[in-house]
Amino acid sequence: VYQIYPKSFYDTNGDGLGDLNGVTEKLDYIRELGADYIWLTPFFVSPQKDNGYDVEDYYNIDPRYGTMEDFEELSREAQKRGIKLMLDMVFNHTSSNHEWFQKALAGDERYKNYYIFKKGKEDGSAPTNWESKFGGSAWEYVPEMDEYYLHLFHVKQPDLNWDNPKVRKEVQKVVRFWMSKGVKGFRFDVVNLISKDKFEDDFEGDCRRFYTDGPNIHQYLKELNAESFGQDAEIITVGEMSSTSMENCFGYAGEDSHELSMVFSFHHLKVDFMGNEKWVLVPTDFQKLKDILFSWQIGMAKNHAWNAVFWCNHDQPRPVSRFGDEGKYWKKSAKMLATIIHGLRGTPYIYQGEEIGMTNTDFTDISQFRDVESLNHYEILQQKGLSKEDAFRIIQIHSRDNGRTPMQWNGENHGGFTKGMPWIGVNENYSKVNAQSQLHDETSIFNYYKKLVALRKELDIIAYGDIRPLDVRHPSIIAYERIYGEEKMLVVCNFYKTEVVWDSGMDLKGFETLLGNYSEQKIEESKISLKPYEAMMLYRKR
Ligand code: TEU
Ligand code: CA
Repeated sequence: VYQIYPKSFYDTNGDGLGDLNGVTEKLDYIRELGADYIWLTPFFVSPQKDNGYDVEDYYNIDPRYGTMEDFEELSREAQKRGIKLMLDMVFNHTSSNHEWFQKALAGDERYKNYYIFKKGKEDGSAPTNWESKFGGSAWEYVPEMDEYYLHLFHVKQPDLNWDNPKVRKEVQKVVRFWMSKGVKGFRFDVVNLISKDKFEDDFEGDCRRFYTDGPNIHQYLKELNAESFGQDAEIITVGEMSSTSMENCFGYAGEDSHELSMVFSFHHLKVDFMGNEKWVLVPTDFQKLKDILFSWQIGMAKNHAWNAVFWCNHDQPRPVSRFGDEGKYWKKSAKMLATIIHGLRGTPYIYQGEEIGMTNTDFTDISQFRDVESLNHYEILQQKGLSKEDAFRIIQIHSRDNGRTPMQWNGENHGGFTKGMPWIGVNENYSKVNAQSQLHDETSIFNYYKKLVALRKELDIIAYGDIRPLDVRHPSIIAYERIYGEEKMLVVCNFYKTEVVWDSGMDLKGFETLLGNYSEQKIEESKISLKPYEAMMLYRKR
């Protein structure tokens, strides 16, 4: 699956915002890469407080992105190229501009029950101490009602009340509407947060346990499945699971559980956090990364459940900057990271620009950032006593805007993204990092991704094989084996720039190289010598 953040993909009318026609124009590029699906992040009518994750009208397209005709054309053109579309459904919350919420505020009881309104505590303070993921209290006071409403995200993103059957019916209707437009895939935003448990203060944890993987979540997903996408066997679905547990994912993405096709979980990306705390600077814990990645690989396989596998999306920094090397080993490390993901058991997701090794932003001032989460936390960090410089450094490293700067198409002005002024700055490195220069270069990152995608389609072992991690305690190597009947595939990667000789402990005779980021692989008996960020996929028929 290739993920597109339309706002930053390609602008066709010079207003500085990417649009649906921009996606249509670039379909051949995506076909060249080999993706089967395009996941489009939300383009529905929205005040854009959270770049479209605040939906005002689920049935219409925001004029900034285009029209329904544009969407239909995109859909037709994609189909011609064998590409299916996956839409992003944001059902944990709506925009506060949504008609339902406006009616609720106007005192309509029916619509008030669509949301989560509660009385404050005796002293008038918020109903619970829950915090919004974007900073501050998760409750907003409405003086006219003398009540608070819940917003786990932005204050303009009130949470829907899924315990109300009318809400569940509305949501099913939305999915069926897009199915009727021929849509064959859905991604469900933070969908494991829809079933809230107890509305209580949390003095032990960070409140997540009261609304994450809640008591009715599996029932609600089964119902949504039965009433909408489950009626079309061709449709694939993925749920974005915030701070979930693996046990719950056995259900969400279980072969026979009739919930979703697969899940995004994020534990393997919290390896440069302090626990759940993102707004700190700590080095990547490589051991933890491997432990989490592999425990999910094995646990999900054992329980017949399916993972989405990925390094990045529109909420994450760029992987080559985060886990690789932007400098001397830019190409090598980007390919190494790709190798790890694309050999795994699960459906790989490529986020726009990842396939050409796009890097984090080069912003030097807070005014260049756009994301509400970054801007809020920049203030919060200073309120906690950090200097402007220290707060800024943390934002630079962790900001979601790192993944949101425009796609770098070529060496022209603004990287060829727009003829106007881009809504967010293009990384100045576009003259070096751009798609055009990579398309016809056999050694490019793009062509390496293309080969990875092709291999997965060619060799069943990649899609269906079992997985066995190797030498998990090794300080710099990440390696695993895939097994499928008599066949074997070996993925071996040096996660660092120091050369290392790795003893696989097995006889490597008969293995051929499927792909590698160096022209030759040095393999002797059981040992492999790996150069900086070297990665390889080896294969033996029997
Ligand atoms: O993100 C869910 C989420 O909790 C995090 O990824 C969040 O963006 C943040 O990084 C926590 O530090 C989804 C969408 O992908 C995101 O873009 C939306 O802002 C969010 O839901 C609300 O709809
Ligand atoms: Ca535009």
